[in-house]
Amino acid sequence: MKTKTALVSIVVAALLLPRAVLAQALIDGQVTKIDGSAGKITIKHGPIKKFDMDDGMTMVFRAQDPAMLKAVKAGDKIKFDADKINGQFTVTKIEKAK
Ligand SMILES: [Cu+2]
Repeated sequence: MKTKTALVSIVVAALLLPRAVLAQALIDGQVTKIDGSAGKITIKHGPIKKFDMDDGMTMVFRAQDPAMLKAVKAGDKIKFDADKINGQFTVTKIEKAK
C-alpha cells in the first residue's frame, strides 16, 4: 500500500514539474538597441530551447506592448520571455536582471 502511494506521488510530481519549470524559465539577455516608435527591441540572448536556438545570438523582437520598452534601455541586462505570435518573435515579459 505504501509503495503504491509513493508511486502515485512520483507520477504526480513528474506531471507537475515541467509546467513549473516552463513558467519560471526566463531567458537571459542584454538589450543592445530599442526602437520605441517601431515597438522593437534588439536583444543579445542566450539559448532558447523552445525556438530551437541552441546558441546565443543577437536578434530583433517585437514588443507585445510597446510600453514595456520604457522600463529598459540599451546595455541593460535583462530576463525576458518570448513567444512566436503571428509568425513574429515577440517579447511577452521583460525585467531587469539583478
Ligand atoms: Cu535568437
